[in-house]
Formats: sequence, structure tokens, C-alpha cells
Amino acid sequence: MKKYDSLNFIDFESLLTSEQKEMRDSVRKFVDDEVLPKMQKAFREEVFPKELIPRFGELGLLGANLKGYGCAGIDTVSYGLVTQEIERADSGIRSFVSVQGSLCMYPIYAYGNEAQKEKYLPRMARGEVIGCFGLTEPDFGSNPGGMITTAVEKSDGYVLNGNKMWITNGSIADVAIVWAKLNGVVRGFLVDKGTPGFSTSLMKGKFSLRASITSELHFENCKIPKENLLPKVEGLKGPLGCLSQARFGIAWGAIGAANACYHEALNYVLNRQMFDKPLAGYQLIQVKLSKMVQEISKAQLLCWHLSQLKERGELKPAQISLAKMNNVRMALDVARDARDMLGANGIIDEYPVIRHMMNLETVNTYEGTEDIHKLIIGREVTGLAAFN
Ligand code: TGC
Ligand code: FAD
Repeated sequence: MKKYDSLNFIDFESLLTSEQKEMRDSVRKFVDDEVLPKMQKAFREEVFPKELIPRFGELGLLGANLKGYGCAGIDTVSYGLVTQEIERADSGIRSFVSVQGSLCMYPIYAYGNEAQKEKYLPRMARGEVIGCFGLTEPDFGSNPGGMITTAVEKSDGYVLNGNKMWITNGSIADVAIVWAKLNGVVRGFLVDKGTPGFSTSLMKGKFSLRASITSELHFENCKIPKENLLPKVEGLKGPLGCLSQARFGIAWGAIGAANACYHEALNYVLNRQMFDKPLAGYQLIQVKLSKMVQEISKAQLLCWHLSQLKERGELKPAQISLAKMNNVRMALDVARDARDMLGANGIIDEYPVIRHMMNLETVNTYEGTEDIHKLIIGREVTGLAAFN
């Protein structure tokens, strides 16, 4: 089998600096040597390979684009390339990295006070403290603004009541970033593991993202100290601001999953003889390959361009929606075609394609479903919100 290389049909490499390529290549080696060999078993057995966490920390992959507090402070394209390489292994592993960096470290970094940043960020960057992000509730998924989890202020702290569902890393987290309504306004709270009144339960039986931990969070008269409120943000823009960071990483990450499927399918059809020649020699197969090359190349350019906007502080949420929606759909289509091209071998976990395909169903749903992103773009261009 040909060694993995990401698609370079339009000489995308020429847009990358040598530092960016170096960063990408070091993560690629880590993924090849240490992550990929674990994935078949982890996915099959529905376990998250926790032993990778200290390695993520050592390699500076947690909160990698944040500056200071022990974070690597890498540039935006390098960060995108990192998520791309990790998702080449598995979307569930990229989820761990996204949740830790974009959904947990970022809100502390952007909305926390100095004491909170000093307390949590360096240990989170090293992977010693794991975070989870509790926004979704059983009855409020696409519409988190309707959440019913509440926080009530007392003289010496806040009391939380409510339930969160579908929370990545929930059962292994040392700290949960919990979004709850205080006097009707959404606020962010840090809830440490072991706080009385806070419990989690593992959600089993997923056919997607099996190598990622998904949990429910329960708060029953859970009392937290005053200093655990994130002071610098009020309203839904708090959690949505975190989602913007994570969705951006997902847009890049999805290219990794697509690249993995493309690479696998290309190798397979070059080697598989059917009728009297390699499958790769048939027009219908080449149509599928050329579609993959076309769509992955467009996705690469989209992410590279949006990264320039992000570096300049000009990137808008609706532009991120476009990239998340486009690139995840693209990756899902590539994975489905790749699965088809592998025939019966496409359904067995000896090959990574079916695992990517099933994972991407989740990626298309979380962080805003494909249709919610269509509605965000629709609102941007018409000025009319069609959510309700
Ligand atoms: P809306 O009126 O649009 O916005 C309220 C306030 O937020 C601001 N805002 C944003 N800020 C930063 N980034 C964004 N992406 C933002 N979108 C909106 C907005 O300007 C406004 O600010 P202000 O100052 O005026 O108050 O709110 P809405 O209630 O109409 O909601 C709109 C909608 C539907 C787009 C939003 O609720 C949404 O995005 N829904 C999707 C929910 C979602 O994505 N959930 C994800 C949960 S976390 C997750 O899935 C993690 S997966 C983890 C893993 O990787 O494993
Ligand atoms: P719904 O909102 O019930 O949507 C169902 C369908 O209706 C979708 O097709 C949707 O597009 C459509 N729909 C919804 N509203 C409209 C509308 N107005 N118009 C037209 N169609 C509409 N959440 C967290 O907070 N933290 C996490 O760490 C996290 N991790 C997750 C991990 C996994 C494995 C999964 C599967 C989910 C995770 N989520 C997490 C939750 C995820 O963000 C939600 O599942 C997602 O936002 C969709 O919400 P829902 O599942 O309730 O679907």
C-alpha cells in the first residue's frame, strides 16, 4: 500500500510555510505511529484510548492555538493542519482535542478571570485536567437558547439544577463548563468533578464516534463557589463563541477524514482486479475518484482562506458555518463513495473507511446540524431568521 500523503492535486502545499509543514508532519508521524494502530480496537470495543492524553499534552496539541498559560500558540493554518491530521485517524479523537481546546480551554481563556486561567489552563494544556462542555439538553439541541438548566445565586455561591445530554468527555472530565440560566440569562460555570450534586452517566450503544466518550451530566442542587462563574460573558454569545472556534477546527478536521478515505479507496482500486483489469481502470470508478479530488481540493482552499481571515480577526460566524457544513458533507460523501468502491471490504473494520463514514454522521450533526448551518447562512444573506 502506498504511504499516506494528503491530496496535493492543486499544489496546496505551496500555500504552506515550512514551519506549518513541519508541524503537520510531526503530528502525522504521531498519528501513524501511536494513534492509528489503536483505532480499530478502540472503535470496536467502544473505548476512548485515554493513554493518548499525556502525549497530546507533550506534543502541545491541547489548546494549541491559544497563547500563554503553557499553550503552544501556533498559527491558525498550523492549528487547522493539526486537527486535519488527528481526524485522519478518527473523528472521535479529534473530538477529544476540540472539546478540550476550543470548548473548554477557550471559554476559560476568553471569558475567565486571571485566577481561573492560572488555575486551569496550564494543567489542561498538559492533559492533566480534562474538560467537557455542557450546552445541549435532552429537549434543547439545535435551540440551546431554550435551555432549562438554572443557576440560582446564594450568599456564598450558585446552585445548579438540570440535565445536559450528549456531552463529549463527560464521564472522564475533571471540570465541566456548564451553561445555565441565571435570572433568565445564559452564563458559564466551572463545575469540578466530585462536587456534591453533580453526577454523570455514560451513554452507550452509539454506532458512531464509538472511540469517544459521550455522557449525560446531572445537576441536583449542585452548589458551586462564587469564583466558579465565568465573569466576562453573558448570554448565548458565550457558548456560541466557543462553537465558532470548534466548528472552525472541524472544517479542517473533516478534510483529514476525507483524505484518509480517498487514500484508502485509491489504493484499493489500483490493486483490486475485477473482470480483467484493475478497478481503477474503469470510468465509473474514475468519476468517483475525480469527484473526491475536486471536492477535497475545494475544501482545502476554503479552509486556508478562512484561516487568513481568522488570523486578521475578520472571520464571521456565518463563514465558519459555510466551511463546517461544506467540508463535513464533503467528507461524508467521500466516505460513502469510498465505502462503495471497497465493495464488501467497505463494511469491515479492517479498513478505516466504514469507521470514518459512521463517525462523520455525528460530525454532520454536532456543533450545529447541516440544516442549522444552512439556516445560519440563509439568515446572513436574507436578514430573515427562519429557525422558528
Ligand atoms: P442568535 O440570536 O443567533 O445569537 C445570540 C447571540 O450570540 C451571537 N452569536 C455568535 N457569537 C459567536 N459565534 C457564533 N457562532 C455566534 N452565533 C450567534 C449573536 O451575535 C448574539 O449576540 P448578542 O450580542 O446579540 O446577544 O441566537 P439564536 O437563539 O437565534 O440561535 C441561533 C442558532 C440556531 C444559530 C444557534 O442556537 C445555534 O448555533 N444552534 C446550534 C446548536 C449547536 O451547535 N450546538 C452545539 C453543542 S456543542 C457540541 O455539539 C459539541 S460536539 C463536541 C465534539 O467535538 O465532540
Ligand atoms: P434536533 O435539534 O432535535 O434536530 C433534529 C433534526 O431537526 C435535525 O435534522 C435538525 O437539522 C432539524 N432541525 C432542528 N431545528 C430545525 C429548524 N428550525 N428547522 C429545520 N430543521 C430543524 N453537545 C454539547 O453541548 N456538548 C458536547 O460535547 C456534545 N457532544 C456530542 C457528541 C455526540 C456524539 C453527539 C451525537 C452530539 C453531541 N452534542 C454535544 C450534541 C449536539 O450538538 C446536538 O446533537 C446537535 O446540536 C443537534 O441537536 P439534537 O440532537 O437535539 O437534534
